[in-house]
Amino acid sequence: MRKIITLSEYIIDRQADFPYASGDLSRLLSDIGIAAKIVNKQVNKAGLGDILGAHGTENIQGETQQKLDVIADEVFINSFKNGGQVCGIASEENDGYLAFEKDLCKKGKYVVLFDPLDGSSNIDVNVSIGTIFSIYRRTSSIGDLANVNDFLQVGYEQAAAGYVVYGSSTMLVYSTGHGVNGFTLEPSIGEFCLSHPNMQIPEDGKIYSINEGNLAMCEEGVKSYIDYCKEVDKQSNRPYSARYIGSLVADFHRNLIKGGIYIYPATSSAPNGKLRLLYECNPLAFLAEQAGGVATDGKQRILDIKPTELHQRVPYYVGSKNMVEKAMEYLAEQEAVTK
Ligand code: AHM
Ligand code: MG
Repeated sequence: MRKIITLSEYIIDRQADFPYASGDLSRLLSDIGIAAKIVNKQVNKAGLGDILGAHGTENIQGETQQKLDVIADEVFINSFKNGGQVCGIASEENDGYLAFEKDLCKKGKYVVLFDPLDGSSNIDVNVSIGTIFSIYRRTSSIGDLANVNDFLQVGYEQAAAGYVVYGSSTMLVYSTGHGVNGFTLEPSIGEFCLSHPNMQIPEDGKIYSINEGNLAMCEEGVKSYIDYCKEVDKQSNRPYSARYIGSLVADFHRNLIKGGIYIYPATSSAPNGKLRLLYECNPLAFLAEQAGGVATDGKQRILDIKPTELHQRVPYYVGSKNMVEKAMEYLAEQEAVTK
C-alpha cells in the first residue's frame, strides 16, 4: 500500500519549503479543508427533507438562493472569522464585501473571494456541485479594516486558489502557485488524502463543454469553432465529444483530468457571459495555468483583467492549451471578417 499523505500533512510539508513564511497561508488552507468537510456533510444530506429547496431570498444577480448556498456561505465565513488569517471576504451570496471587525481578523494578512456552492441548481437532481476559492494578500495595512481594493486585485496576484467538488467522491484541488494537487476525501477516516499529485491538463483534448442551447445567441466565431469541434477529421481526433454538466467545477475538473475546453461565451442576452471573474473565473484560471492550460475571455488572459466590480462577469474559455488557442483563432478570424 502507498503511504497516505493527508491534506494537513501535505500543507505542513510544503510549509517547510518556505522557511521565512509565517504559516498563515497554511493555516488558512487547513481551515478551508475543514469547512469543506462540514459543507460536504450537508451536501450529502441534501435529499433529506427540509434542507432541500429554495431559501426564498434572492442574491444580487436576481437568482433564487438554495438553502445549501446560504449554509455553505455561513460555514466558510465562520471558519475564516475564527481562523484569524483573513481580514475580509467577498462571496457570490453577499452583495458587498465583508470586512471582519474582530481585532484578531483585522490582523489577518489575506482576503478570500469565493463561491460557496457553485452549480447549486443541480442540488435537487443529485448532480455534482462545488466550492471555488481565491486567496489574495491584502493591499491595505495590517490592523485596518479590509477595503474594496483588497478585493479588486488582478488575478495573477492570487496567492492561492482552488475548488472542492462534491461528486461521486469529494475532492479538494488547490495551488499556491507551485503546481496543482488534488486530495480525495476518504470518508472512513474523514481526511482529504493526496490522490492526484502534480496535476497537468493534457495540451489537447477531445471534449468540448458549452451550453449549446445558447448557440444561436453567440457570436459567429463561437458557432464556427463549435462546427470545427463536430467536424469529422480522424487525424485531429474529431469530432470531439460534447459534455456539459452545467456545474462549472465539475466540468472544469473533468477537463483538467481528461483534457478539454469549457466555454461560457458572451451571448446577445448576456454580453459579458454569465460567470463571475473574481470567484469563478480567476481561481480556475490560476489552476488551469498552473496545470499547463490556458484561460482567456476569448481575447485576453483572464489573469490579466483588472477588475472594477466584485460581481463582474466575463466570457470564459478555459482548458487544454491547444483547444483554447484554436477557439481564439476562430474568434479572431470572425472578428476580422466582420470589421
Ligand atoms: P451559479 O453560480 O448560479 O451556480 O451559476 C454558475 C453555473 C456554473 O456552474 C455553470 O457552468 C453555469 O452556471 C451553467 O449555466 P447555464 O445553465 O446557463 O448553462
Ligand atoms: Mg457560481
